[in-house]
Amino acid sequence: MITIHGSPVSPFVRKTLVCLMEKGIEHEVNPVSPFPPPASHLEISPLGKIPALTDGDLALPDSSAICGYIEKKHPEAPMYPSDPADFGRALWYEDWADNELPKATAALFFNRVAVRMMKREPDEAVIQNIIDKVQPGIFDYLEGEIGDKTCLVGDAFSIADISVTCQFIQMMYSGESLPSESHPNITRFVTAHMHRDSFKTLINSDPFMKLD
Ligand SMILES: N[C@@H](CCC(=O)N[C@@H](CS)C(=O)NCC(=O)O)C(=O)O
Repeated sequence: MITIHGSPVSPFVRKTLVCLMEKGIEHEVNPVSPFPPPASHLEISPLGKIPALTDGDLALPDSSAICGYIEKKHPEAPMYPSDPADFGRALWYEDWADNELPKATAALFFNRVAVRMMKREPDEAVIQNIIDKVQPGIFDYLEGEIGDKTCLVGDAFSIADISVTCQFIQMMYSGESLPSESHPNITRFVTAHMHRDSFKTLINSDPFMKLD
């Protein structure tokens, strides 16, 4: 059976769980915290990060590697486009959502919520800088890419939509609302995807917000 090691509160763990749930694949979660990771976790995740996957003899770190593996092993209900250009675009959005978007979204969760778990007080200047200086450029790019679409690539829900939505959920877990005034396309896009059964089930299992 596939095991995902990591707390479901992590946006990267959420990404792998949504892939599994969308495909209807049986799995279990081993709720490991990376702060600090237990020694056993370093054996399956050399950087000590979450998520990691184990499946029989296979151990695999990194949400992108894990989602790619899941897709190859279980191609039904595809999460990656088959058209080469669309596939490339989906990988780009996944990479951007994992590495650039968190500076404007998950960074608020880290600086407001996670720091308290580490027994530190939030630094309001850092938080305000994210909102005033970091968010606008990143959100403006995404707003233009979404336009009037529901899915970022082609007409089908894909890893691109999963990756982006995971990061905005993390921002909302910090108490921040979606930018409905300044970025209505992002707001419509995230609201639609976070109400899918997969996302909704995960969100309602976490302690930060509830969806009907
Ligand atoms: N590129 C990795 C990023 C994973 C990641 O940064 N996870 C965070 C938790 S949200 C973590 O484990 N942080 C611990 C650390 O950086 O030491 C992925 O996609 O899985």
